[in-house]
Amino acid sequence: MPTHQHGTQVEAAARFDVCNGDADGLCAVRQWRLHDPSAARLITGLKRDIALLQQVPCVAASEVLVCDLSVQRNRPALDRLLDAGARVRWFDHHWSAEVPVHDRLDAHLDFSHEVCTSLLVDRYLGGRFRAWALVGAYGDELTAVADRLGVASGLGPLQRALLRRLGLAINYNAYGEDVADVCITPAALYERLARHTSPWTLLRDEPVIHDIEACRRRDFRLAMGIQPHWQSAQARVVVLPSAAWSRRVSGFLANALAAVHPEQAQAVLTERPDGHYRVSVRAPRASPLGAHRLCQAFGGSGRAAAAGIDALPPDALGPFVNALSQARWDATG
Ligand SMILES: [Mn+2]
Repeated sequence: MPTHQHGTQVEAAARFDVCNGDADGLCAVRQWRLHDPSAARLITGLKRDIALLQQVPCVAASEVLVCDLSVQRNRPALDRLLDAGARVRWFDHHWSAEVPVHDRLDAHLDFSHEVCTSLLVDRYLGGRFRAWALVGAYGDELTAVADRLGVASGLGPLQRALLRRLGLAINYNAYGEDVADVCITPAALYERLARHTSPWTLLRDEPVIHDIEACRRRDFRLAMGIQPHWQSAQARVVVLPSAAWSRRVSGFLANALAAVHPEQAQAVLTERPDGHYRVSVRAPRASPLGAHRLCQAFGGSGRAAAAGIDALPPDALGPFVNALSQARWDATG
């Protein structure tokens, strides 16, 4: 309730919702705010904005909900908020080495590959807003898990396909270097989501979802029009120009090429404004190991099946292609 103090309006109980701007993050918060419709200020961003908690002002915050953000990457901000007296509720599935224990921290973390944040909130709320949870799970590519849960909730193939479509569209909208690159800011997209108690009316009534899909189709067409920079039977390198559409589509393109060419590794490079390249690597689906090792050799990181490099210098492009051409994808370690 707002109170007055020395003539200034001070929020007595300022609530903040902080989440990843992808489908999993937004649908986790959506479920929570259907369960507890208290007014809260939303702080979100693009998929690459993973240190969002520092944007919460310590002096103002009394209750903070955090969804789909790594504890590890937000630890200093978390400690500051707890020290300042805030209560923090945290749902997440990103691996974290250490989880703090504090009587004002209510953490629901599960690092298993079969969950995402929307499913953790769904579990906590006893499946009350299941359709939203499935949108988040499909967005995080947990297709098999979401299908099983959808079937168990009595959803037919058509309904599951609609929720998947929604999840993938919301997710696509979170990719870009900054908010100027995306169709609609994730914060504005959340406002559209929040007009609806279920995803069914959202799909029916909000043209923004169709706008995002049209944008993805255009981006994909542009990307497919670019000849590979280099390719062999084992690997392909595509270099995209420095453009908003490239920054949106690079990950989607890498996944699409990997699905169509299961024997071939994919490297999608996007030229950055500073002349370096942002790199997405997908191991061949037929032997999905080793992407992280290749990327680590060039200062990158990631998982065995999918990894990346933030900034590959232009003079490292040749050595990178060379390393890719010689990479062994079936080896472990
Ligand atoms: Mn997630």
